[in-house]
Amino acid sequence: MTERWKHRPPGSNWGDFGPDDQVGRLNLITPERRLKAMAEVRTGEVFCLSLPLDMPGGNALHPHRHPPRRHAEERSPGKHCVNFELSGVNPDFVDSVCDDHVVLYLQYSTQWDALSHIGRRFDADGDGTAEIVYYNGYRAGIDILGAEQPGGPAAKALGIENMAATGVQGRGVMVDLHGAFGDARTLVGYDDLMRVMDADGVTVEPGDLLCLHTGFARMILDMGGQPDAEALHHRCAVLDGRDERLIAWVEESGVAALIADNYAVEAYPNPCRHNGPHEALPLHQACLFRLGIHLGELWHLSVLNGWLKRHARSRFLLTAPPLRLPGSFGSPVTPVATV
Ligand code: UVW
Repeated sequence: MTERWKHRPPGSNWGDFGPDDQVGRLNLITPERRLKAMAEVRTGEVFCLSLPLDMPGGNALHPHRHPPRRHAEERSPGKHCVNFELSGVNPDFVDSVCDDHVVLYLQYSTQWDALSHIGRRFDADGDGTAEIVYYNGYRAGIDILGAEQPGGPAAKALGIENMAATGVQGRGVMVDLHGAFGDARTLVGYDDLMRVMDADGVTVEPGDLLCLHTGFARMILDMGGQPDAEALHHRCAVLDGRDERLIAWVEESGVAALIADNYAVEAYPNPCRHNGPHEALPLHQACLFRLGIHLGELWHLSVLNGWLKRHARSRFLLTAPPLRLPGSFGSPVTPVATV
C-alpha cells in the first residue's frame, strides 16, 4: 500500500518498480541488457525510424491533431528572424541569423505516448468511488493537471520527460506483420502474432523494445502528404487489443516498450463483443495504465525491416529518447536503429 493507492487494478504491476516509479517497464533495460543490445551492432549502419514530422499530412487520421505550423519571430516591426542581418544591431557585424518556432501537436506523427496519455476511472483509494487514475496510481487533478487548473495542462507526474531521462536505448526486435499480411487490414491476435514470430524465428526477451512492421508508415509516405482517408482507416495490420491472450503475452513477455508503424498499435475503433462500459483502447489500457509500457506509434520501420530481412536478422540497437519536454503527454521522436 502506498499513499496514492490501496487497490491496484487486476493484472497491473503498480508498485513493483517502486511506489513512485514513473517509467514502468523501461526499468527492465539494465546496463547488462543495453550491452547485449550493443552486441547487435555489426556493420555500424544506421536507420532513421522517423517519418518527416509533417506526415501523414492533413488531419484525416485524427481530427484533433494537425501538422506542425512553423513561424519566425518578429525581431523588430516587420523584420522576421530569417536572413536577419546583425548589422542592424552593430554595423560591424557581418552575420545573418535564422530562428523559428513551431506549433507542434506532439502526437501528430512519429511519437511516443507517455504513461500519462491514457488513464481510466478506478477506485484505487478504496473509498467506494472510482476516480480518474493513471499508471502507478497517479491522480487526475493532483498529478495530471487539466488546462483549467493552475499550472495545467501538465503531467506533474508521468510526463514524457521521465522517459527522456532514461535515454531510451536498448535492443529492438522487429516482427514483420506486413510480410505475413501485406496491406490488407488484419486484426492480429495472439495466434497470428505467434505464427509470424515462429515462422520468422523471432524471439523476445524481457527488456526488449518490440517493433511491429505493418507497412502503414510506408503507405503514408507513398501518399506524399495527401493521404487517402479511406486507406488510413482500412489498411494494414493492427493488434487486436480485445484478445485477452495477446494482452497476457504482452504482460508475460517482459517487453519494455511496444512500437508500431501504424496509427495506434492496436485497432481503433475495435468494437466490443458485449454491451455496457468497456475500454475503447484495451491495449493502451494494458500497456500505459496497468503495466507501464510506453507505446511508439507511426514509426517508419519499412527500410530497416527490409535490411533486417535481407540479412536474416531481427535484432538491432535502438536509441529513441523523446523530447525532454516537462509535463507532456507524448512526444515526437527521431529513433535511430544501429545494425
Ligand atoms: C488514438 O488516438 C487512437 O491513439 P493514440 O492517442 O495513442 O495515438
